[in-house]
Amino acid sequence: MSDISDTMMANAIRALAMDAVEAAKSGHPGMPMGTADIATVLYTKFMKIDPLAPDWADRDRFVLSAGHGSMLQYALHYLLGFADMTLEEIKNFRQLGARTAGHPEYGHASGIEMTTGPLGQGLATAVGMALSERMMNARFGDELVDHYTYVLASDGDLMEGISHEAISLAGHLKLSRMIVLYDDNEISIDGALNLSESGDALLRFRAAGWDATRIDGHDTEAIEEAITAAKKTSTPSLIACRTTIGKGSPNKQGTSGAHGAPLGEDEIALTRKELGWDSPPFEIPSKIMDAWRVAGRTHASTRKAWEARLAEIAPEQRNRFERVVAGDLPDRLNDAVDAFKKQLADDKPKWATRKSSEEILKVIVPQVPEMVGGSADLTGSNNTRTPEQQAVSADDYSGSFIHWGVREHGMAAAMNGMALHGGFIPYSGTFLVFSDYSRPSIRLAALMKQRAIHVLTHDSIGLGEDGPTHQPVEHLSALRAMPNLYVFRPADAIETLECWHLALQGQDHPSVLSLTRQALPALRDYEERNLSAHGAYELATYGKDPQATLLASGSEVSIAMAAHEALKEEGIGTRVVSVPCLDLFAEQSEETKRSVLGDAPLRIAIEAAVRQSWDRYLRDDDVFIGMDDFGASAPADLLFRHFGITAEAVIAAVKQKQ
Ligand SMILES: Cc1ncc(C[n+]2csc(CCOP(=O)(O)OP(=O)(O)O)c2C)c(N)n1
Repeated sequence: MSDISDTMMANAIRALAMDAVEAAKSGHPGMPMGTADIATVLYTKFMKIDPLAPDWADRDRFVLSAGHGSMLQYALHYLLGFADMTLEEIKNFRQLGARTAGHPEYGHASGIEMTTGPLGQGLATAVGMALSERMMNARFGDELVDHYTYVLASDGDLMEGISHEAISLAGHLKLSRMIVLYDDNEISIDGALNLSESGDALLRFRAAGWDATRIDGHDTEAIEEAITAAKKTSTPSLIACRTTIGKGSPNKQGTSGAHGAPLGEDEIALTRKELGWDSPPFEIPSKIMDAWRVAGRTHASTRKAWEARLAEIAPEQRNRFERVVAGDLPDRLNDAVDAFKKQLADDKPKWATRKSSEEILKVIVPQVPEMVGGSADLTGSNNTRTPEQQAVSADDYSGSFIHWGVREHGMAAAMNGMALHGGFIPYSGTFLVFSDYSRPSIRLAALMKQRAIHVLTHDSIGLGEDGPTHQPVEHLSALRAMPNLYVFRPADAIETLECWHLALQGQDHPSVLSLTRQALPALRDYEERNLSAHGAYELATYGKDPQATLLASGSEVSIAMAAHEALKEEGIGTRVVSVPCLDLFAEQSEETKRSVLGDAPLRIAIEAAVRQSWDRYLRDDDVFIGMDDFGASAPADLLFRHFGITAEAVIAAVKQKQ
C-alpha cells in the first residue's frame, strides 16, 4: 500500500491548476481545486482507461461538462501518464498551439472525449455516449462492450435548459451506466447560486427517473462509496458532491472570486501553506507522482485481456466491430447506391425529397446497420424511419431508431455523443426551422469534426399552411455560415441519393439534408459520377451564347428548369446550374467555379430563402429571386406565387436584361 493519501494526490491537481492559471494569467482555478478530491477518487479507483491506449473502445468515458475547469483534465492526464500531456503542455496552458486550450478540445489531446465549454452540452452529449454503450452492448455483448460514462457537471450545466432534455432522456432510457458527479459548490460567476436558483437538484433528477444522493465532495471515502453504489443501480445516477470552490485558498475559497481568475502570487503562497504543499510551481513530489503513475497503469491488464477476447471472437463479428468503431463504411454501399440510382433514373419518381430520403434509407440502412435513425417526435413527417427499424427502449437497446421526443437540442447533443463514442452513424430529423433549437450542438459537431446527419424537412414556404413560424427563411444561410457543416439541399430523388452518400462519406463533419415537404419533378438522368460532389453542376444548357445562368437549389431547381424550357421555346438560351451544396462548391478551385458559373451576362439565383449565402456568386447587376421577409400561412403553390418565386419571375428577369 502506498503511504500517499488521496488528499495528497488531489493536492497535486490543485497545485498544477493554480500554477498553470497563474502562469497563463487567465483561467479557472476554482473548479479544479474544488473537484480535485472527486477526480482523484474517480480516476484512481474507478476509471477503466489506459493512458497508453487512449482510444481503447471499451474504456470508460469521462466528460468534463464544466469545461472551464479544463486544468482539472490536463492535470489528471499529466499525472496519469498520457504521453501527449507533457509538463511543457501544462506550462503552456491557454497558449496558441498548446494541447491545453482554455476549454478541453476534442482532438487536441488524447483522452479528451469531447469539446466542452458551452455549459450543458457535456451532460447532454454524455447521454449519447451512455446510450451508445448500451446499444453496442446489445449488438456485441458484455465481452466487448461493458463500460461507464462519467460526467463532472457544475451548477451552470444544471441551470442550462438542455440539461432538462438530457436528464429526462437518460431517465426514460434507464441509462444506468451514466453517473453524473455534480460539483455542488453553490457558487457561480455572479456570486452565490441562490441569486438565481432555488430548485432542488436531487428532486429534479429523481423526478426524471434517476437515483440521486448528496455527499461531502471532499470526503474521499464518501465519494468512493457513492460511486460504488451508483454503479449498481438500475437507473442513471446523480451524486451531488458538496464542495468548496477553490478549496485550499484561504481567502478565496468558497467565493466566486476563485471561479475565473488567477489566485495571485500572494494567495498562491498562502494556499501552498494551507495545503502543506512545499514544491515549487509545476513540480510534483516524486512519491506523489509515482502514486499517480501507478494508478494510470491499473487497467493496462484489463485492456490487454479485452484485446485478447476481441482476437478470439469470430472473424466476421470482429471485423464488423472494428469497422464500425473505425467509422468506415461497408464496401457494398457503393454498389447499392449505384443500383438505386439506375432505378430512380428509370422510374423518375415525383417525390418530395423527404420521401426520396425515406426510400433511400430503405436501401442504405440495411447495408449500413450502424446507422441509427431518429426524430424529435416528427417521425412521420421527417420520413426517417424504415419499416425494419425497431425502436430503442429501456427494455431493449438492440434497435436502430430512437424516438427522441420533442427535444431537438438534447437530440442533437446526444447524436454528437453517439458519433464520439463510436460504433454508430446517427441521423435524425426535425423541421429545418427548428434547427435553431439544436444549433449549439450542431456547432459543436462541426467543431469536433463529427459525423452527425441532420435530416431537416419542411425546408421553405413550400411547407404551406403551417405558416411563418414553421417556414425557415434565414436558416439555410445561417447554417451555411457555420464552418465545417455541409448543408445539402437536393432537387430531386437522384440528387437526394447523391447527397445522402456524401453525408455518409463525410467522416469528419456534420451534415444537414434540407428536404421538401412538397412533391418535386424528377430532373436527373443516370450518371455514374456523383454530380453533387462538387456542390454545383450544369443541369441543362441551351444556345451558343446563353443569356443567363440560373442558379438554384432544392425545390427551386424545378422552377429554374421550367423557365429554361419556356425561354428555349422562344429561342432564348439559358443555363441551369443545380447547387445542392454551396459549402462544397465554395471549396472548388477557381477554375471549376468559373466553369460552373459560366460567362453568361446575367446570373439569377433562385432559392425560397434569404439571399445572404448567394451573395458571393452574385454581381451587382445579377438577380436574386427568393425571400426577404417571413413567410405566410397558405397553400404552398399560392405562397410561391405570392412571394414571386416563379418561373414567370425568372423569365421576366432574363428578358429585362436582353
Ligand atoms: C452556455 C454558456 N453560458 C455561459 C457560459 C459562461 N460561464 C462559464 S462558467 C459559468 C458559470 C459558473 O458557475 P458554475 O457552473 O457553478 O461553475 P463554478 O463557478 O462552480 O466553477 C458561466 C456563466 C458558458 N461557458 N456557457
